[in-house]
Amino acid sequence: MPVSLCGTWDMVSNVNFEEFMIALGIGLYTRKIALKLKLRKVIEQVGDRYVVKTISTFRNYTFSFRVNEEFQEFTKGLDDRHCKSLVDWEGNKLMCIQKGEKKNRGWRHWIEDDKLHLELHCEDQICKQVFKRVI
Ligand code: VL7
Repeated sequence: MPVSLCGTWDMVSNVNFEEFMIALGIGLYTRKIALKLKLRKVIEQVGDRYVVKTISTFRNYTFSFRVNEEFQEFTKGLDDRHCKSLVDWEGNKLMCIQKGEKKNRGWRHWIEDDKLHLELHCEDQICKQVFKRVI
């Protein structure tokens, strides 16, 4: 059983976020606002259902899934696209494939050195975010 990702986490670093947003087709004005945000991640698990909230002063994004069960995702307030998404464990990493208009889209979450790591990828761009636990 992999280590739990559950909890409240605050962003401490965000590498290549702008290029990742460009790959998603996010406009300049929104990118400039988004780049300044310190994102908070709240991950909860109820039974076999996860709820992941990404919270900021600008926009919030919440979605929910069961591991290894494909679902329709609408990335409302992000790039506003529909994806067929599938989340599964890959060793100690929780990984998601987001099938849709954008090639090679998805993310991976894992714990390393008591930090929550997130790698977001789209086309040829990888954004790397690290979060520390909020007590
Ligand atoms: C979500 C989204 C940027 C548009 C608003 C600024 C960001 C945040 O999806 C994400 O994480 C996964 C795994 O935890 C859960 O889906 C990351 C942040 C990056 C791309 C798009 C900029 C608009 C607001 C809610």
